[in-house]
Amino acid sequence: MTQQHDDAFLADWAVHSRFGAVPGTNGVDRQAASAADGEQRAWFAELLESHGFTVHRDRIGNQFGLLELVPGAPYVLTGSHMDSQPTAGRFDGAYGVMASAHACIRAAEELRAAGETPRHNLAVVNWFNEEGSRFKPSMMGSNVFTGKSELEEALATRDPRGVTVREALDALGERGDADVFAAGGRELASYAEIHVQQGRSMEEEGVTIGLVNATWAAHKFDFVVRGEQAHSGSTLMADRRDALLGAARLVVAARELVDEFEPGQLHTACGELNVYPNSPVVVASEVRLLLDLRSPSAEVIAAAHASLMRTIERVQREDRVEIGIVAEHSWDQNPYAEAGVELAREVAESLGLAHDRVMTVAGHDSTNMKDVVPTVMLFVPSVNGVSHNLDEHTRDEDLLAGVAHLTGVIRRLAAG
Ligand code: HGY
Ligand code: MN
Ligand code: MN
Ligand code: MN
Repeated sequence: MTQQHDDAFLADWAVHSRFGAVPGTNGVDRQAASAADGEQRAWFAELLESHGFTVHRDRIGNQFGLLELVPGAPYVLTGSHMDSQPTAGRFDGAYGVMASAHACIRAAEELRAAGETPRHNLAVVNWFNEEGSRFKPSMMGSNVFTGKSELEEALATRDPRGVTVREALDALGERGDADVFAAGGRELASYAEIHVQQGRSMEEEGVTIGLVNATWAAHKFDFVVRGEQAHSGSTLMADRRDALLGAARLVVAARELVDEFEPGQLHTACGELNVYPNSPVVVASEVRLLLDLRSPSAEVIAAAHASLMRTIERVQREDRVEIGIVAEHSWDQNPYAEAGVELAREVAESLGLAHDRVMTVAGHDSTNMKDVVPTVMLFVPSVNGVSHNLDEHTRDEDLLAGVAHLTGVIRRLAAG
């Protein structure tokens, strides 16, 4: 039966990898509520329905497949996200959603074959807009689901062209009109998520299953730097208020911040920067940029935050620009419940899969879910740790080991 299941997963996985595929590469572009996102959602709904799930979408576009095994019982929910960064890998998020669907299908078949009646039902989720590329911030669907963000505020979020989340979801017919759990009258018992590591330690150490036991802290600042538009040639240097110079100094300062701490204690980057008017012979009057700080230590992230604020004061004074914080999105450094780590360890032992505890540096929807229900977070290795990159890759044998392991975890959670 395992070979049949593995073949079935790889067949569905090959089909799914074609949605939003970037020609001539291994990667994809299927940002939240894009046409490609709409196509993959429609295909996924049909796949779920063909296996007996009923498909729902909630008011922020989270897509759910419900497999009712015990009428009225709470649900074990498993899933991740299918949306991607603009040019990125086909594994980030999507693997977890596809693995979750197949793990639920297998777990239900095994329970039936064993004549076992579980205590819980099973459900799969494809969270809306985990990446936060087109619509900020990231993890939008699970932020709303767990009450960390307000629904109306999320629906009113605009992309760079001014399109709102509400309009984009409605254009695809992907905005539901009710909650699926909680106010939807269904109870959640637990949550499980499997994801590619997006780091290289597991591959280097020969670990197949990562038992995620804690998350790094993250603090993302959406800054605006305002100066004064001027002729880049004739304007005297002393008269300039150059917003792009101020922004550039912030980008460099974020990198220099890393060297104020022990190696491996702080990661920083600026991945998004927009200049206005962005014209050849013009001193920029406004720049928007997003700085991303990550640390395994709450103290380091707090110290880095304070140091960055001091740099902002200095740049404002020296470059005579105003620097404002448009938005912030952060989560603390904290653990995943030890009970979930132990359950996942036991399943890995029983399957003979190399496993180890690992912290996650990237945020996931489980970062939110672990604060509301008992949560199990799992990793499979990333080749060379590459992610948010067209060449992101995980080997088939690791994909399949992850599905088998998640099936075991779901059976344990369903037994209650
Ligand atoms: O922000 C993160 O770490 C995730 O990729 N959304
Ligand atoms: Mn089967
Ligand atoms: Mn992800
Ligand atoms: Mn990602």
